[in-house]
Amino acid sequence: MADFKRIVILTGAGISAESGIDTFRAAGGLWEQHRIEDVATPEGFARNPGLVLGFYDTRRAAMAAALPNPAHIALARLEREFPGELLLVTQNVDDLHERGGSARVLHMHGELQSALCASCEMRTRWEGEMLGRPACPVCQSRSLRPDIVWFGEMPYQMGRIYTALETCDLFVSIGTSGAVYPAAGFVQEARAAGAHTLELNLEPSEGSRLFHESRLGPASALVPAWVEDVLSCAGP
Ligand code: BJW
Repeated sequence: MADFKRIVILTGAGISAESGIDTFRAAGGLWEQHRIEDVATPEGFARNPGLVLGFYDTRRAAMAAALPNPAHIALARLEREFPGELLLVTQNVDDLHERGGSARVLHMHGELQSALCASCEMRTRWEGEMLGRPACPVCQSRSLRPDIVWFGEMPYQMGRIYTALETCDLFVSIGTSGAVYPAAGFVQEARAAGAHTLELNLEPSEGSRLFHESRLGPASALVPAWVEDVLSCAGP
């Protein structure tokens, strides 16, 4: 493991799988239980808001009952101890990175614990249910939606992410299938910038061949071992 100075990490549903949170594309995963067009598009929400609000209420409750696993905790250790620059980007909408101890997490697909008002566009921290169409605490309109990036919508903070990818020397993708863009294209951005690229996954992802290096196994084992490697090589 070389002495890297600027690391970008991308995480996906696989890092939370061992905490008991369903992934999307596994057999029996969320996309076998629900149609994407119904629950993860703005058009689906317009057609049947109750279905979508109920879907995210259920997931918010599941998240609250879950605990961070050793992979989340190891990335928090890396944030505390790595002397270089680190950007942790997650596609996950759960808060397990934060509860694992990470203080700076970029949620590019939004957060379950945030409500976005379609009327005043303000965001409010949200822990309860939305199915009853509660009023926005800011403007009182009943136009709240989950603060989630659905298909066809622009993921958050893309400028900041691409800037970090352009200057990183190591890009690590953890527990994501590489099926959803723009996140699936980050490995190519990082390679174009000359970074080393590493995948940590239970099995090879769709874009596995794009990585310089692939380590296969459960995140709860792979991530702490990789963090140990990085910290043992990191100079001041
Ligand atoms: C383990 C493990 C263990 C299991 N240990 N590993 C044609 C070509 C290219 C793009 C498009 C296209 N047609 C449409 C598009 C764009 C579209 C897209 O990508 N569609 C694809 C289906 C092709 N993308 C969008 O619309 C995005 N917006 C956009 O593109 O805007 C324009 C733009 C252009 C240019 C720049 C910037 C913007 C928005 C995408 C929104 C995605 N939203 C979702 C749902 C909302 C969040 C939620 O409800 O939670 O986000 S979809 C869903 O997939 C969710 C996830 O964040 C995302 C990725 O899934 P993830 O995390 O990879 O999970 P899985 O289940 O797929 O994989 C789990 C992995 O873990 C597996 O690999 C396992 O092996 C592994 N694993 N256990 C380690 N223990």
